[in-house]
Amino acid sequence: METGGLNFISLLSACLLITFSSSSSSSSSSILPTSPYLGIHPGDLKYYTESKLIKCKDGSKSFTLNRLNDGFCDCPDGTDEPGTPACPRSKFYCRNVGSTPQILFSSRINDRFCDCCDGSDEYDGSISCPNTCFEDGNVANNSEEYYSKRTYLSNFDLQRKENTVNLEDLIQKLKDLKVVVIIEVVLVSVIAFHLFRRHIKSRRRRYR
Ligand SMILES: [Ca+2]
Ligand SMILES: [Ca+2]
Repeated sequence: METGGLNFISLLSACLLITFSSSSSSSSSSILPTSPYLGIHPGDLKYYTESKLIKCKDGSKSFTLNRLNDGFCDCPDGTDEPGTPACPRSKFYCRNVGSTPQILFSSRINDRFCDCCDGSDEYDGSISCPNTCFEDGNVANNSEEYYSKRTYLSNFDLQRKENTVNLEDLIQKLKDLKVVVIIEVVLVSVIAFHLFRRHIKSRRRRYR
């Protein structure tokens, strides 16, 4: 009877253990990131590595490194799950080397849509996200080069127009100056002629 009771207790314990294990695994993310530091902003790495006990950023509690990106939400603000969708409030950082970094809501992680150009937000193997960051970066650089060339050409064109305007202005000024000089010469000639005539007349009167 005692042996039967012990067997029953052992069986019950085993059932409880299996139930607990299965419920635990169902709440965990099936595929975890290969690096515990996935999704962390490079400027935040020191925060996660300088101490064995890491504080949730909202100050509510602390967690150890093995709780970082383990698929269970320990911090209400998602500090411990930057690389999994376990905490609704966590944010995922895509490095996107060669292009522009991005920050995503955790719901975008493994949602079968390639959000980051480096494909880092889709790591559970459901879909394939090839890294297109360098192509995107080149497109961006080419655009910058194109716009800088356009700006240079526009500035060159503007400078040329300004020079043309300045030259036309100078020519007009010279023309105006020429007209003024001609008028002055004519006036001086008329006055000189008038004075000369008066001089001749006065001489004739003197000789009469
Ligand atoms: Ca965790
Ligand atoms: Ca995604």
